[in-house]
Amino acid sequence: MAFELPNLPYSQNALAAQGMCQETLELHHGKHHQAYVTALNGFVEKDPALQGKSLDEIVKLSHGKADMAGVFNNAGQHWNHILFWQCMSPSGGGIPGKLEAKITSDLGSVAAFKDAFKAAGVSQFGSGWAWLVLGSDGKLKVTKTPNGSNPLATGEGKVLLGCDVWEHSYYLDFRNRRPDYLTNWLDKLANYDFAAAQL
Ligand code: MN3
Repeated sequence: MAFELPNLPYSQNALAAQGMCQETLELHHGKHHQAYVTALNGFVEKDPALQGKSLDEIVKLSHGKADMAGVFNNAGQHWNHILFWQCMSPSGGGIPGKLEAKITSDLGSVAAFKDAFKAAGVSQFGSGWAWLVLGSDGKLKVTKTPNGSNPLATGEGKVLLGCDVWEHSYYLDFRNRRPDYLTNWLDKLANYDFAAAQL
């Protein structure tokens, strides 16, 4: 069965008051994410070895293989964006107590977490993603990946939050100001209830 673009968990204008306008979501979800799904389905159609595999399986089996870079980029980006839509909410920004306690215990404080996440996103040269993950040692950590990669592929842990730092994610709302996009994302858009539910 072909992979499909999931519906957004909110309307396309639901995040406008929090700094992500309707046009950004129309293009990002309807054009960019759709393009990754279409390209991935094209690869699966041509390669029997990919047919019947789950998205997670395709991400993992194509990671690090030069001759499967196109498959990995599109499968990774499909996986990343399915998660990204869930990592934002029209009522975002508020951190539930259980997650705040875990962040404070593992990363020092909420402020230290936000500083580390922003630093990861800002220092990702070119396109990529910033992540909050639960590592195999049971501790939270902040990490980043280039382009379409993700912690599922790299084995860095279970994702609680992922933020897209490709320019298409913020250019209409913040122009070139990626640090401002990340500050706003962490303070107003991030769905910490979703993050807490992954613990
Ligand atoms: Mn994107």
